[in-house]
Amino acid sequence: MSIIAQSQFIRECHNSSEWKWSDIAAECERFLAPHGYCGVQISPPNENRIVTNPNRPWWERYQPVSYELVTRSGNEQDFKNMVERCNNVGVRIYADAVVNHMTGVGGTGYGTGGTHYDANTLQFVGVPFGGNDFNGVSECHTHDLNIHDYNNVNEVRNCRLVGLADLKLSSNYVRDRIAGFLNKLIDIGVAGLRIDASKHMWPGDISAILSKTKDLRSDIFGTEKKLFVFQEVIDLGHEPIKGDEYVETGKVTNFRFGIELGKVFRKQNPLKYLSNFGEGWGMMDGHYAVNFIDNHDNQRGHGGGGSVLTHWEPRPYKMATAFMLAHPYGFPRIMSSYEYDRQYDWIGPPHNGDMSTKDVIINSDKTCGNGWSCEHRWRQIYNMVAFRNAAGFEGLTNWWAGSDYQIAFSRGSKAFIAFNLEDWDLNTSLNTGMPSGTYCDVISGSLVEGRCTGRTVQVDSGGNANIHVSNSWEDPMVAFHVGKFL
Ligand code: ARE
Ligand code: CA
Repeated sequence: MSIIAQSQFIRECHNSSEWKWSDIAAECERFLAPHGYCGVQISPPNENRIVTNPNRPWWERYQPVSYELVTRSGNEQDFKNMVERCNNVGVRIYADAVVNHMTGVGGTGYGTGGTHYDANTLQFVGVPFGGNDFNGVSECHTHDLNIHDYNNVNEVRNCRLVGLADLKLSSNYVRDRIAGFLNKLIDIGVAGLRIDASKHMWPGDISAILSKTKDLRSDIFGTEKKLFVFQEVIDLGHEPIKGDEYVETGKVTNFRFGIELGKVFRKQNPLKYLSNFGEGWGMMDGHYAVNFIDNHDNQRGHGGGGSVLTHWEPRPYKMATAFMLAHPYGFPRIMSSYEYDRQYDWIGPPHNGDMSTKDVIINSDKTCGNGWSCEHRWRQIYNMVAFRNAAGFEGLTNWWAGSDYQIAFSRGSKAFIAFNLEDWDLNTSLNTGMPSGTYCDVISGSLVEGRCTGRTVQVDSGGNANIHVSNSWEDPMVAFHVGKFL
C-alpha cells in the first residue's frame, strides 16, 4: 500500500549528499515542510566499512559492516531525533537499504561504529554473518565469484557485484537478520526504503524479506500501512532482467527518464516529441515509476549510463527538472548534491580536517554554503514542487507545440507551463485552461506577501493568455498555478 499521494514526492537528499542527520532534521523543519516536499531519501543509515584508499569515498556507505545505526551522518540517537522531527512536520524518511551484500571481499578492519569485520573469511560479527551466509561456488559459477555477464540472470543475482560479498538471501537466517534491521527502522518511524542493487536480488527473495516486516507505526501513519518501497533496477532495455519483474514488491527506478530528458533539453531530440512522454515512449507503467533527472551514481559516471544532466549544467537541468515536476507521469525524485573536484569520482561529502562531515550552512538567499549544492533550494525547483502539489491528480491537457523546441501544457485548470529552447522568442496567445486572473510566474520569481517578485501572466475569461518566453532569459520557461504553497 502506498502511503504517499501521487501529487507528492520523494526528494533525494542523499548518498552523494550524505548530510548529517541533524542537518536533515533542521532542513525538514525550516525548508522541506514549508515548501511542500513530502520526504527525504537518506544515505544508508547502517554501519559501513571505513575506506582509506581512496580516503573516505562516498561509496564506502555501500559496504555494510553491521546493522548498527552509526555512520558519518550520526549515531542512533541522532537518527531517531531526525526521524521524529521530520515526521512531526509531515516529512517522511526513506532509508537506502543495502541488503544485497556486505563489504567488498578481502581485508579486515573496523566499521564506522567500531565493529570488527573480517572480509577475508566473511565474518561480520556485528550481525552476525559468517561464511555460510554468503553465496559461493554452489550458487555462483564464475571463476572469481564476480559478475561479468549481465546477460546471465543467475550470475547477476548470485555472484558478487564489483567484488561485494553477496548475501545468501535464499537463507531464512539471512532473511531474518535483514528483516530485523528493517523492523528496527520501522519502529523508529521510517516510512519506506530505496532497495539498493535490487537487480542483484531475486524478486522472490525481496518479497520473502518484506513479508517479514511489520506494519508502519500506526501512531504516525495510521493502521495497516506498509513500507513504501522503491527498488533500484537499472533497466535500459538491453538486458534480460527487467524492471517489470519487481512491481510486485514496490516501485522501480526509471533510469530511461533522465537519459531521454537529457537528450531533449540538450537539443538532441525535439521537445515536441514529449507529447506522449512516459508509457508512450515505452517506459514502465507510471504507477510504478520513480523518476529522476540524475542520481548519485550517474551524475558522476557510476551505474546507469547515458549522459544525464546535472547541477553542473544549471540551465538545461532546471528546465528538465521543471518538466519532470510539471508532468503527471510517475513519482519524481529531486537530487541534492555537493561540489567536488570532478577529476575524482570518488570524493566524499564536504568534510573537516578530521574527515567529519561539514555542517550545511544556509545563505541569506536560501542557497547553501560549505560545498553543499542544494538543488532542492533553487527557486525554479522548489517553486515547481508547489506547482506539482497544486496540479494534484489533474491530467495533462492543452498540449501545444509551436515548433520543434517550443511546447506548453496545462494540468487541467490548476497549472500551466511553457518552454522555449528555440533561438527566437515564443510570443503567442494560448489556451491555458486556467481560471481568469493575474498569476505569478514561479520560474522568474515567487509570490511573497501577496506580491509577485517575478513576471506576471494575465489569463482572460476564456482561459487564454499571451505567453511570452524569450530565448535569452536565464530560464526560458514560464509556469503558474492556483496553489498556495508560494
Ligand atoms: C567500490 C569500488 C570498486 C570495488 C568495490 C568493492 O569502486 O572498485 O570493487 O568497492 O571493494 C557504489 C559505487 C561502487 C563501489 C560500491 C561499494 O558505485 O563503485 O564499489 O558503492 O563501495 C550496477 C548495479 C547497480 C549499482 C551500480 C553502481 O546494477 O545496482 O552498478 N548501483 C548501486 C548504488 C551504488 C553502489 C551499489 C549499488 C553497491 O547506487 O552507489 O555502488 O551497493 C550497466 C548495468 C547496471 C550496472 C552498471 C554498472 O548499466 O545495466 O546494472 O549497475 O552497468 O556500471
Ligand atoms: Ca545477490
